[in-house]
Amino acid sequence: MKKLLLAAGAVALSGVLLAGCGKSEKGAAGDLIKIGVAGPMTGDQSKMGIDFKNGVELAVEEWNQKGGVLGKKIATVVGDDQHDPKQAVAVANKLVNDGVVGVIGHFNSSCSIPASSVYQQTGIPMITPASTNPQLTEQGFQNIFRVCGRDDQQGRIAADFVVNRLGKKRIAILHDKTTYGQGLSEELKKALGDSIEVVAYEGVTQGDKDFKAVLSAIKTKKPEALYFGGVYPEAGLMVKQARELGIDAVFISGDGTIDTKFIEIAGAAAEGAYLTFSPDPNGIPTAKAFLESYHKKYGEHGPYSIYAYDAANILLNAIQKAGATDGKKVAELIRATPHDGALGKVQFDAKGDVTVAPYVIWVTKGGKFEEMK
Ligand code: ABU
Repeated sequence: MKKLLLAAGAVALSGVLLAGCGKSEKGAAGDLIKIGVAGPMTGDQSKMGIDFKNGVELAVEEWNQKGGVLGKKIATVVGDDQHDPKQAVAVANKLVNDGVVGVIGHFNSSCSIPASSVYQQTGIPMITPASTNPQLTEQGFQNIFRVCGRDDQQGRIAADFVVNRLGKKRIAILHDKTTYGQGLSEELKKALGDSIEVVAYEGVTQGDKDFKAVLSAIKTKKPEALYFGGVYPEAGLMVKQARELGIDAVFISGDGTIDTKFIEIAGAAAEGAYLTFSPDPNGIPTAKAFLESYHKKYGEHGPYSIYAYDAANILLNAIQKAGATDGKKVAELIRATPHDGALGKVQFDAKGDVTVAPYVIWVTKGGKFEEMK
């Protein structure tokens, strides 16, 4: 495989079929069907972007081994948005100009939402494996889908767990002020209603490394639960510093935290942390072949690797069924067709959300994530 990093630095082209094509990808466009994969490929959230890329490239490799789609080989075009909304729009425009016929991405809701306008205007289907902010599919865009659940669903599960399973009476809620982190925290707060006392509700800055000032203030409020709406780089530091300050409240977070990087960053402080996410693919019979192939090729899968793989297959199956790459036709088929993927059955509703989003609770035990039964 050959990779070509473009001068802009933010977008890379890759794909088995671009090997040897070097500078002439555009010239080769007639012989290839290109699909985009977009997310944070570099920087502190790059683990998620690379998981996406691996999942999509595995799907593409399998299709190419069977001859490709519409009689053409498939190439992936990778866009690095660095989890920056402005960069995400630049990446979206770049992918469109490169001639992709669909995009798997982005990771961050703060990137997927502005990028979705570019894809919608240009009629290109976008399927995000992981962006959970409800707003994405509330825009009335016909080309935009997500294979994950939404934060209104995820927030309700977290609220039920804290109140009804843990029986907590006092919670402090922190978030990273992003579309995802703040949005999820607001959904949690809404779902909690007056069933628990919210002793603190504050935003921190994504990228900061020291949360001790806000945590010290929270300690005086004696919370029994500490919730963080955000992604693993800050979540890992947050729980580590909370424990260093002697805060013993149970730590709870969402799907942006459930990555081995969280445990790496937090160390022993990760132990006992509760996270909302979808069920473990190791317990899903249809995921077996994907897991075997992925592990053989890339090592351990990340939380959203399988979502990226299924999203790529959904896009390619719709192109195959449409007999064309026309975005409108392909999007209609994505919406109308029940999909049998590694995750099992996936069906979209009129908004582009999945009809079933089974959030469950995970716990960190012995340095590993474990789905709670
Ligand atoms: N849903 C996990 C983090 C990605 C996002 O929605 O921003």
